[in-house]
Amino acid sequence: MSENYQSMWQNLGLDLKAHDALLEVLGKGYQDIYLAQKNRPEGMGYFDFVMSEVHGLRIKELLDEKEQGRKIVGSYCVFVPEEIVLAANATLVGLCSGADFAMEEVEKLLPRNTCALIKSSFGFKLGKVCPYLESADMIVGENTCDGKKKAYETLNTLVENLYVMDLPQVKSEKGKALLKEEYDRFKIAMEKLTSVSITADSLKQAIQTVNAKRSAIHRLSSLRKVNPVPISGLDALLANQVFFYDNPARFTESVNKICDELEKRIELKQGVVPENTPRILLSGCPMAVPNWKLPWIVETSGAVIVGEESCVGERGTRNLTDDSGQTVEEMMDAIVDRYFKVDCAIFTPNPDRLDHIAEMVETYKADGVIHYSLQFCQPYLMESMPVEKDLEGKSIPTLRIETDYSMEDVGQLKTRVEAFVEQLK
Ligand code: BJ8
Repeated sequence: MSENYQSMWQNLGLDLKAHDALLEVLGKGYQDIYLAQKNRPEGMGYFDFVMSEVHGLRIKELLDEKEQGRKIVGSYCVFVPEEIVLAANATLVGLCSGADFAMEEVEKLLPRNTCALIKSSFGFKLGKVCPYLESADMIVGENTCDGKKKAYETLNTLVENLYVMDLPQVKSEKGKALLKEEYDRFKIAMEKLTSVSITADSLKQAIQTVNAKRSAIHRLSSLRKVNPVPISGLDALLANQVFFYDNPARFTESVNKICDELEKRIELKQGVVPENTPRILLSGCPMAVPNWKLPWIVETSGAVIVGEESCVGERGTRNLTDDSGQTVEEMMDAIVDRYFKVDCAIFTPNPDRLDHIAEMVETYKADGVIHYSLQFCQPYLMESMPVEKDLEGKSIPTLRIETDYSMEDVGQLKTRVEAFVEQLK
């Protein structure tokens, strides 16, 4: 890190010793997984810098924003609309939940058989190691899976600023009306938090900012259709992860810059791996920083990842919001339309997701799909079976993986992934 941030972390109430230990593990993991890759685009230097300053410079920026009166909102789910947050002159950050921390303490509050993502969000709070969580003026939870919605009841006793958003579970008119009602309620809560009234102008501008960010990611994704693919799945995943906490305008510019570079690589037929390397589509639970285990295994087993059907990936970013509305009401409707298409496995039934996976296989010319579920994640584990059946019916090879954040199963996973990649060859 370029500066010493100890006093900043101390003021945020972090446990400095535990936090140092976390940064050390994170730094080592990044070195071994990311920096060990060969032939990376130069533009990834920006993301390497972002990661090296993930608890440093970015937090300082957020604290500077706070000093100027801007509020920080933390979220755990892609259903929290960044457009509304930005329009109220606040900043949205994702609260990463991609590593085990303080598990003994966590298991005093949550059952052991809770998914790693939920446990991780508690571990970062109980272990006092997340400066994003501690900087947030509002933390937004959402009623999605049973695990999350019950866990927020307990999280509410650990933080003072939790706001829980209700979400539909069925894609019906009633479901859509609930989403609209909840986004209207969230808009009022944001206006109250920031003392800023959302106007047609501020909402339009916010929609355009978020659309630009998503469009940059769409551009990056479309460059991964090419064979040989110009960027690794690990690097593309990193861009999708940084999407959740970087400054939106700077993020958009940095992704577009990488895309310029990748277009040149494509012209020169310069792949990050040799032509005809087996191409994998990852599908399933979101992978928050620093959950890089499975992509790392895949890409060190002779395959390359060409797409992520995930909330840290295309499920989260695929649709833009119509910005043509002239009134706040019209644009709020457009926001509801956009988010209502997110095909999370909490919806029942959820046929759109199956269609989207098959569509992604075709678009990105994937040779096979690895379906990734976190252990104890009922929605995605349950859905992995119809997904596999559907893909098999279309003669698309599929491997179902169920894992957590520990490194204990790396050897076993690698054996299974290698066998799958052999089969694809
Ligand atoms: S929109 S995927 S970000 S809820 S892994 S906590 S589902 S038991 S994360 Fe998600 Fe929003 Fe849906 Fe996306 Fe529960 Fe499963 Fe754990 Fe999960």
